[in-house]
Amino acid sequence: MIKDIIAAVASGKRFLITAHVRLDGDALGSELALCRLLSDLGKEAVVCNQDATPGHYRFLPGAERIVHDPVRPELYDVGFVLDCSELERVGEIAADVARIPTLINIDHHVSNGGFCALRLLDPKASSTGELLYRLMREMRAVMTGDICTNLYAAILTDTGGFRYSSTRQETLRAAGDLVKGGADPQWISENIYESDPPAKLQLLARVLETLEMDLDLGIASMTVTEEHLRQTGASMEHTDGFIDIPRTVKGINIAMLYTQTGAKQFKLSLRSKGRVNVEKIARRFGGGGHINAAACRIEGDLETIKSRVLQAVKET
Ligand SMILES: [Mn+2]
Repeated sequence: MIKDIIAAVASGKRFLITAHVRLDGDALGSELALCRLLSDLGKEAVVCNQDATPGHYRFLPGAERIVHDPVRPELYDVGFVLDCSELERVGEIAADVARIPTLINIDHHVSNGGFCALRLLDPKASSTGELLYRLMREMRAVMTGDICTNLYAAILTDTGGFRYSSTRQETLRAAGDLVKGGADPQWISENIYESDPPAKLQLLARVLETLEMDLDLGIASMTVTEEHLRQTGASMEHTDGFIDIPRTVKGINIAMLYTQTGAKQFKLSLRSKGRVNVEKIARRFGGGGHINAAACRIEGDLETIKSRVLQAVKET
């Protein structure tokens, strides 16, 4: 399969690269690394996303060239769909992306059923960034400093700073190689994790007041409401990383973050430690993800949702 992808890259001239809505470091770092590689190979390559790039990822090399225009499929030979288990995850542009003659999916979600013929899928990989590193090594590609910076950022963020169980020997070896190639761990971490606007910390202060812990069940949850965002002037992207806070407590094996997305609509993000599988819980509500990190959307009032989720946790 990897050979077929390399062949498609060699014969293609015009490439579109996209990833899922609600962009994260893995999606963006992977897109930008791949775009840079294709440009270095003399190809035309465009990164197109539905959503705007969150502020703390705008330092990534090439981020300023990302477009958010409608996709004209006739302009491309090959479309790369990164970090998505389903094509629909790219958002409103999905139908047009589907009309690009050759699609290639590179992804590490457990729930990926394989929506196109050409794909590089490995649920054991820490990140799509790690898979692209593998692909580029296989291609014997020259990985410039900009490529290394983007791939390092992708792996760093999807492993929660090399802490999740998805961090394997290969992951750290890839990260080590990327540092050798020019990625600066301190500079990248500072830009991603230590460049927040004051509103983010003010939002966190409110959200921490919603913390609920059940030490018997080993679960903890927090809630971000629209009201919190209004009060602090923060935006949705500033909730990034909040989910990692409840799991810092000893004995808490499942961390949950409810984020209000509408009057009676919530997104539930789940993180777990060790072998505790939260993908199963998310799947019961029509979501998906990985064993230690998953998400779903649930409608209803918050208290009802919470008791339904609690029931699901007890049953899985
Ligand atoms: Mn990912």
